[in-house]
Amino acid sequence: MDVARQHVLVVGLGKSGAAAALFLRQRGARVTVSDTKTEDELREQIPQLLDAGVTVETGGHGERTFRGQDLIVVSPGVPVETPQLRQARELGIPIIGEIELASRFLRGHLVAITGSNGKTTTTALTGKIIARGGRPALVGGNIGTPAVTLAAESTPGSFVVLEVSSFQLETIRTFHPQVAVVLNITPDHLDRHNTFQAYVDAKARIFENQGETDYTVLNADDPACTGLAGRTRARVVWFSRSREVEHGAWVKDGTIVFRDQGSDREIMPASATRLKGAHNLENVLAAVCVGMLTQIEPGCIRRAVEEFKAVEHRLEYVTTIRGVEYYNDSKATNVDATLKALESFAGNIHLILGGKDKGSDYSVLNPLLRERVKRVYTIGAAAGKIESQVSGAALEPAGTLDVAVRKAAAAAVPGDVVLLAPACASFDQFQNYEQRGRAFKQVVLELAEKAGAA
Ligand code: UMA
Repeated sequence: MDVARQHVLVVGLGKSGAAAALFLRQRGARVTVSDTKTEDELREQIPQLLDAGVTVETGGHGERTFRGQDLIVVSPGVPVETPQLRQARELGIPIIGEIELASRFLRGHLVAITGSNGKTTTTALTGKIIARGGRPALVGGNIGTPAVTLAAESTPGSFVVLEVSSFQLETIRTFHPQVAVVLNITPDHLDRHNTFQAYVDAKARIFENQGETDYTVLNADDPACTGLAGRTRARVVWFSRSREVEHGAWVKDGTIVFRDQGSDREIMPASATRLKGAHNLENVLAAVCVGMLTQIEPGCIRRAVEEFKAVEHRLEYVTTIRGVEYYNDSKATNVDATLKALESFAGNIHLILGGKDKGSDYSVLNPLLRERVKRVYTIGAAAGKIESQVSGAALEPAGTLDVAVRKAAAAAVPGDVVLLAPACASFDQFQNYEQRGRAFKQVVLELAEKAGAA
């Protein structure tokens, strides 16, 4: 793809947009970036772009900005059905996402991982497995490093492991991973996709350009995933923690094995991972499949899994104060992730729920709340909705995260767990889930210091 002298508009000036704009500029494109935020809100990003010769439009997307462009690159957070983008489409201007742009410049073998939950952990672990096997691994995408920033580093021998979201998959065209993984699909982002089916269809685009020599790795225990098997042209490789699979990774008498053409290769005991929870076993199984499909030695896969610790904000152990354990699962931004977090503990949980609602049904938490949760502390804009839908555990409106942690710490007794697994996005009170997770850990560590001093 040659973008030199092409007029390219980048919509959205977050991480992806800034990276895409600079990348395109370096390749000689005439780049404009447009964002709805004000100049003041974007004051940190703008100077670097202006220095690089990018034109910046702030405070909204002008209709005229979208005309006369040769290409439009949209950030994942920008809905594809805005009036300006609809008009550009009618004018025949190609519209792609940053992940599609990146894929046209990335060299080497491409592994793409999606799913409603677990994709960051699986992507990070897969990168470690490939690197342990002595191959050059590059990791990026939705995990936080925009994929375009990997292009310059990539070589024909690279293994590029990308976490991809449904938002990113909505704007692909030729994106073609040799290995595509769908970990699970449960309701999320319904405020953007409207229906569950539309969300599943967006995820299924991960394999739309795959052919017979490629692999699609699917979760045999997830009904939405099993429904996808007939939709891919690639060879299907399964993983399961509960049953035998014909081709793929499963757990045989406590040992993870990889079955190919009828023979099982032992990889490691299922207990070898330090990651907590059944959902993390699924993530390990998926990463084992990718390791085996990219010809990594089982011994290297095992060592990478053994060494791998929880990713920050994903069921991350923070500390223990007076016999009470604190866990940060700020990345639990949907109801299913919260269910998985709850399943990882036997009981006695003090659960912090709330944030920005995404059209979720919180009542599905009720059976586990009844079984394992002592008290729910609600925070943020979704608090009222959550309070009206949940039952089975004592409810305590807390308003903010800081108050919730302090209330939970005051109520918890030795043997209890305080868990931030909010089932909501963070954007009402925080910039992102990372900032929310760090805020949680800061309050917890302050409490730990006080407890130490007492
Ligand atoms: N904006 C507009 N017009 C709009 C909407 C947004 O101009 O109509 C602007 C905003 O004002 C803001 C910018 O777009 O300045 C934000 O763009 P963005 O939301 O695409 O965010 P980025 O900072 O580019 O981060 C994106 C991903 N964000 C989303 O998908 C929402 C990051 O995933 C990803 O790490 C990053 O690219 C690098 O690839 C985050 C995420 O929450 C972690 N992902 C969702 C998830 O995991 O559930 C999908």
